[in-house]
Amino acid sequence: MTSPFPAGEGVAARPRVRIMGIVNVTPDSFSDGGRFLDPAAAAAHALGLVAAGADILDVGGESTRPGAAPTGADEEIDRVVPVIELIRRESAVPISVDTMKPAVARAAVAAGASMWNDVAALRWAPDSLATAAELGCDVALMHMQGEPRTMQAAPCYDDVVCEVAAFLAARAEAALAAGVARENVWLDPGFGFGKTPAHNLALVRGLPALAALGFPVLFGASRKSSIPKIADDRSDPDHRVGGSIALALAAAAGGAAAVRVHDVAETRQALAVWAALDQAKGA
Ligand code: HH2
Repeated sequence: MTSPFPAGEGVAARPRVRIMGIVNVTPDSFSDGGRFLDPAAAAAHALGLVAAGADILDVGGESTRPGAAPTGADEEIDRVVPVIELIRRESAVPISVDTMKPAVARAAVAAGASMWNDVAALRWAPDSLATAAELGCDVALMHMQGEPRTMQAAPCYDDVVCEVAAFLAARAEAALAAGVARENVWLDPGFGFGKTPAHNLALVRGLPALAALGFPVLFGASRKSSIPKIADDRSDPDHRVGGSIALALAAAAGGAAAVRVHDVAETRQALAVWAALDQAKGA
């Protein structure tokens, strides 16, 4: 299966940082929960993100926000598959499915998705690794300490960058050993998943060490609750675009290959200006 993120394109020496637009088809996502439960509304939102510059859409049917209750596989499939089918009718944009469940990934790929974005890094089910290999799609392996219900209770690391890097290297090895193709593997440090704001900041600064593992890095900090804590404000998720963009640019500078964001138009503009500045450096 071809990658949604062909390398080697873009200004200057760096490949262009790809933008993954978030499409949450959930009642309870921390930022846009309940807004796009209707498949037509979700698909219209998704196509709007493509028009705004998204290179890939990440469609999710289960919230993984801290404290979120789990969703059953059938319900998740009922949420994401109609949306993927509607998007597919209108656009050839690459689609990723944000799920921990092999059955959901399987249904999403059958409906037209070409990437499995797994916040559990293929650890949720005994057949996750084998399913990823069999589907032959791209796979994003994300770090999370604990599980969504409890992960923010007491995040604890001796050296967060080393520990996340070691975890991701081990999960990449497990995926390869199960038969996932090397060129299909993506890694994600899991900003906000079992981490304090200080851990998150350390990981942003440590992105070059993660990129050095040799796989493209996906990074998602968009509108997350660390932003008002770091900025010392009380902004709600809809008013965190400034902090989200600051983190997306820092991730780009640290070698991220793609950023997962809600605010696609604003992020695209910021990344384009940042890339032009990068190019002007050598002029
Ligand atoms: N963050 C969220 C969900 N999926 N996947 C990857 N690879 N990286 C992330 O950082 C990431 C992710 C959480 O954000 P969101 O989907 O907006 O919220 P919710 O989980 O409440 O639906």
